[in-house]
Amino acid sequence: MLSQVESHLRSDRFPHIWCPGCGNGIVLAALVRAIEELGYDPDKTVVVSGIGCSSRAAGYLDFNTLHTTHGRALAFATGIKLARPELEVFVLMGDGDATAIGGNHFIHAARRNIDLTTIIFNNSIYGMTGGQYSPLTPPGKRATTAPYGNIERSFDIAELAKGAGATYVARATTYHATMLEKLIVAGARNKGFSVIEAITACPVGYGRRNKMGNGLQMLLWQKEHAVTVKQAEKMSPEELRDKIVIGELYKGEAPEYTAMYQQIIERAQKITGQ
Ligand SMILES: Cc1ncc(C[n+]2csc(CCOP(=O)(O)OP(=O)(O)O)c2C)c(N)n1
Ligand code: SF4
Ligand SMILES: [Mg+2]
Repeated sequence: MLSQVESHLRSDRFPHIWCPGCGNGIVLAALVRAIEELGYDPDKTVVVSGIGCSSRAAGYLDFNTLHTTHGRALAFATGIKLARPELEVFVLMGDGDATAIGGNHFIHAARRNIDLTTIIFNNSIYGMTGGQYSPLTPPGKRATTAPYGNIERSFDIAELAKGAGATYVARATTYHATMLEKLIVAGARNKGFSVIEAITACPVGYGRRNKMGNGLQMLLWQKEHAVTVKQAEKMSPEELRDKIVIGELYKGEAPEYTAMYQQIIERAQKITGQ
């Protein structure tokens, strides 16, 4: 008998492309469990992704899926949500996809507060193309394009999302897979733009170069460096310097874009009589 997760996978697409120890499968499984918990009809559930190792997840999932172009997943997802607002739309992006080439789409989707649930697979690197640094690679870390250490400061994706207008912002690691699942559920229930950052391991493109060990050791690194929102409240900025704060980081209220768009359509129809 197929497990809950397996029943939503396209088994004919296997074996998957992910390296041993890669965290992407943990995020994919958390998403499937979240969709099950939400009770969404698979035929009314859409998963859109960009390009990258993480974005291959969409192809393995047996929902309505779109594997689009690098950095443009949110543009495709926006079109789907505007045309069919009744559909539940999830957007999967890598850290490079969401914050480098797709950075503009990201801030404007947040500004519009469009009802999409975005999961960012943050492995701190461009995994698929061989380990170039991304806007989420921490300063000092090594990449193929920063062999002596990255001199750029990294974005705080959660702060960026909140500042740009997202109404649900959360973070978990793949070590905290159950928390990740719960945050995806809560993000999907938010009627607006939701961002869930999933800290995930790329032992091949990032871990090896930064001497972080194999996938298991990278999971343990996540465990050791994560602190909950509650714990973080009692810590100084100095104590939080190398920590990952996990949990619900922000919940806000703002008008949702597709609902406002529908009102404009109705107003225009009244005025023009069409
Ligand atoms: C327009 C365009 N530019 C560049 C690329 C090459 N490219 C493919 S994936 C990728 C980066 C992937 O990094 P990330 O988004 O973090 O995903 P990951 O592979 O780490 O999951 C790049 C630069 C592309 N496919 N299309
Ligand atoms: S290169 Fe990194 S992100 Fe890509 S599949 Fe391998 S471990 Fe995962
Ligand atoms: Mg990446």
